[in-house]
Amino acid sequence: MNKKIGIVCYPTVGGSGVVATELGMHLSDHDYEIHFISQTMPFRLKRLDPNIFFHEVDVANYPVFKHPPYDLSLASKIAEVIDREQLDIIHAHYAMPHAICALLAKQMAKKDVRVITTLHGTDITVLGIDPSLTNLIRFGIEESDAVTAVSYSLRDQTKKLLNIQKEIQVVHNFIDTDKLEEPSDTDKLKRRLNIQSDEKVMIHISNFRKVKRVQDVIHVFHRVQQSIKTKLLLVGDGPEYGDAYQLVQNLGLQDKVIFMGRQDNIHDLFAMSDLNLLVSEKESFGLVLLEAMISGVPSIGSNTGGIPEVIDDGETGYICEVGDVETMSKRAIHLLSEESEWKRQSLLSKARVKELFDAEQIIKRYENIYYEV
Ligand code: GMT
Repeated sequence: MNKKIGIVCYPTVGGSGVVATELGMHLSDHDYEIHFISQTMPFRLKRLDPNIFFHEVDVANYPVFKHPPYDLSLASKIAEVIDREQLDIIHAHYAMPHAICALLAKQMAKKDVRVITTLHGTDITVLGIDPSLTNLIRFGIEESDAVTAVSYSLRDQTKKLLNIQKEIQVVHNFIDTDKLEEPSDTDKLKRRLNIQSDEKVMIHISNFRKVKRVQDVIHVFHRVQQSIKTKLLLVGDGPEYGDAYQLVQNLGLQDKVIFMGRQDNIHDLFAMSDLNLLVSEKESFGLVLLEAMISGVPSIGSNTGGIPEVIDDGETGYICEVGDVETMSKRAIHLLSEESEWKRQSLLSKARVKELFDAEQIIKRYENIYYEV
């Protein structure tokens, strides 16, 4: 049996939860023993695997506490699992609060462990600017045995914002590129969604937070559908859902925009799509771009965070400035109307994801880091 790794993550829907869970499942295939320590079962952890264990964190809720002390319960659970299961490594996804909890657990546990922290973005871009948390996040990063960030942009931003001395290695996010299941009957799905065979499909998938700028997606679509027969799939749910819905009504687009809510089978959705939009204000990586690329769907992305590291501008989609819906629309119209150019970019998207973001390649990077520490 190989090393024993504890993975601490936010298990609910979200890129970091997906990455942490997929990492655990791949490591288990490489004969590591994996222990997820979290509040609920990671949502992608569906298969039965004798190398994978899940330890639930119970949060104490006594009347004396105004807020249940989740972080302390988590630290205590991590320490308990380290000693009981004899873990070698804790891999914390997010510095805040997971790395801090892992470091506290390391001090509490009798068995010595190494702490690896992966930065996914939100703890740095949102919490890092809060002066009351800066020192805590810096501590979590500096005291970890190794730190990774999901993009060069996030690494540079973290170093600058928090004045970090420690080396931060960039390990991009990944996707399985060789185990792709055949998509469901795309024509049938389109018929059921009332998408005509001569219509193009644009798609946006996110958690509808303000930073995702879903309204820009709708404004781009509004311009595109004036010259090209197109439908827009809006997939996901979150705080901006209501406003997005209202904007669609105001622009009279209700027959052309399909709100799909949260969906699991992203692969089926991309199989019927021609163009993906991720035009966020902040985005440390943009995992959904990989899901689009593997299905041969080019993306229009904003010039922010890690997005330009994923989309090769003019080759696998286009990079436009945040909020520049005019240019985004022009690029979208170009791609959707020039069939040979779309085909070229579609093929290049599949090739790029296999070359740079393939799971096996990236998992090896993590394994090397585990052995280094
Ligand atoms: O984008 C979100 O709001 C969710 C967040 C998360 O915690 O999953 O995503 C972050 O981590 C992903 C996985 O590394 C990245 O692909 C996303 O770009 C990043 N989100 C932001 O930076 C806003």
